[in-house]
Amino acid sequence: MTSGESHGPELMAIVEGIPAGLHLQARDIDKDLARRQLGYGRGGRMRIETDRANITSGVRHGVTLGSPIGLRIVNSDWKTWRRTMGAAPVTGPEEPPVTVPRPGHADLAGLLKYGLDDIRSVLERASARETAARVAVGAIARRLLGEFGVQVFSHVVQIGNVKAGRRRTLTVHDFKKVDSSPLRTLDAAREKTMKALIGKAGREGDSLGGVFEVMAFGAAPGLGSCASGPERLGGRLAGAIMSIPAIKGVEVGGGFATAGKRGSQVHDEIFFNNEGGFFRHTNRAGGLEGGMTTGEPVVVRAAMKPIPTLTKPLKSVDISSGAAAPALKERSDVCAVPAAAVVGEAMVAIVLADAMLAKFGGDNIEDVRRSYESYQRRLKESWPRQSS
Ligand code: EPS
Repeated sequence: MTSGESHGPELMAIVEGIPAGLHLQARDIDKDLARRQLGYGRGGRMRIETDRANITSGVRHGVTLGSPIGLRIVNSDWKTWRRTMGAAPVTGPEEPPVTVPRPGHADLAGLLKYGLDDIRSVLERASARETAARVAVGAIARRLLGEFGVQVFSHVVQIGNVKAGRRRTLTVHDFKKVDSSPLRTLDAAREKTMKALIGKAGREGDSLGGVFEVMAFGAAPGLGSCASGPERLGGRLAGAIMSIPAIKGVEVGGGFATAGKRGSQVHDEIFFNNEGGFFRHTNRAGGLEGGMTTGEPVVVRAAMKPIPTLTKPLKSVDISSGAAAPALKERSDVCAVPAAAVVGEAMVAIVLADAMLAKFGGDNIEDVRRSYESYQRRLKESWPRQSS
């Protein structure tokens, strides 16, 4: 669970279910918080904030206790918003309300749902600022996954209508330098065109979306389950990715393109040898079959719509008069796809950590390790199976 408004004093998160005995320090989290702040196309706010995690509970001397982990991330911008966003009733002149909703933002639907008369009371929580808290939680999940050799990466594969070139199958090594690219893309040549596109959209008062891909390497086969809908990992990953603000589509592996192909072109043929067990030469399934991991990398792509705050605003209506009015204009990012990709990593890490604990869970990380290792032994020793 997270809480916090964009211009309130801080974001908070409480993480339940992490076993005792996991090494965890604020610096493990701060690394990812800093990565989320990167990316060409961000607005002025990212120059104000330097996100850092303050661990307030559940960890002692750098080791988890098995109790809920509390996290706080201070909003540096709060100092200029104390009056507008304070919890206490205002004294003196009323704060002027925001009355013109932005098409595409939570403004209007939230206003109707909560019965409010100031759009600020909706937009502050709907702001993508909240994703900083998710990245902090994701970093804890990543720490847990790291104990079992699972690594989660991301890269930007499209900005606006400019697509990164298709590459051979990616490995962990391909992601070593991705954070030093201003758009977190692996296609240095197309990056120039992408940057130019963002620059142009910004100058014209517009915004841009794009597509990012998250890859998780090293997950054991059998995470998730085919036994019931809610346990299927595809649904849980898609739900987690779709819960990131501005995400409008999710694909696993070949995704939508598989619908137009024949089965023989889509499914990953199965091979076996005594050293490595079962394996595939392809991974069109994106590491999931039947709602479970196959042991191949998990590959999830997400489509992010363009940010709804435009400096050349769209048509809207003033809720106080019902008259036509240009939508709210606020300081904003032009494009935040590189940051959203880091949030995507966090969501995938959270879902995979959850699935790991569902399968191998225990109160101490060593209980989890024993269960994981015994499963790995079973996988190794059980096949090929002789029929009796
Ligand atoms: C956002 C608007 C901008 C973004 C913000 C999301 O903030 P501000 O209104 O303060 O300029 O920078 O994202 C973040 C603060 C962040 O940490 O990612 C919005 O309206 O959703």
